[in-house]
Amino acid sequence: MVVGVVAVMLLAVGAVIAFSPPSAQSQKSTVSDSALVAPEMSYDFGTISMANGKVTKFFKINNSTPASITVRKFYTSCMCTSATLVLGDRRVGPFSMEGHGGPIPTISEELAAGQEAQVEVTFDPAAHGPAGVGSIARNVFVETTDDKKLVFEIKAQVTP
Ligand SMILES: [Cu+2]
Repeated sequence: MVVGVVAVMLLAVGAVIAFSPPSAQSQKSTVSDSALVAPEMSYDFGTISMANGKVTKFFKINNSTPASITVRKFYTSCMCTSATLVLGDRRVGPFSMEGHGGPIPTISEELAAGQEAQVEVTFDPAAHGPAGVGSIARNVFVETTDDKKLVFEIKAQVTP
C-alpha cells in the first residue's frame, strides 16, 4: 500500500519534470549576468524594408549598484548591426561584429553608481543584399570589467 503511494508520487514528479516548458532555452539569447540592468532587453522592429534604410533602437542601461561599473567592450553578433554607447552627450563607438575589420577595441567607460546610459543599436537591413530577406535576430553584447555581460536582442522581418 505504502509502496504503491510512493510509486504514484514518483510518477507524478516525473510527469511534472517531463512536461515543464523549456523556458530557459527559449530565453537564451537575452541571458545576462551583468550587474548593469536594462528595463528592456529585446526589441522587435516588426516588418521593415531594405529600401527604407537603417533602423535604430535605444536601450537604456542603468548601474543600480552602489559602486561604479566599467564597460570594457561593446560588440554585436553581425556586421549588419552596430552599437554605440551614449553617455550624456558623449558617444563611444559605433562598434560592430568582432572579426570584421579587425578585433573590437577595448574601451574603459565608467558608469557611476546610479548612472544611466543608452545603447544605440543600428541595424542595416540591406547589409546582406537580397539574401537578407526574412526574419532576423541579432545580439548586442555589453561586457564589463567584472567579466559579466549584458545581452540585448533585436528582431525584424526584412522585406525588399
Ligand atoms: Cu548581419
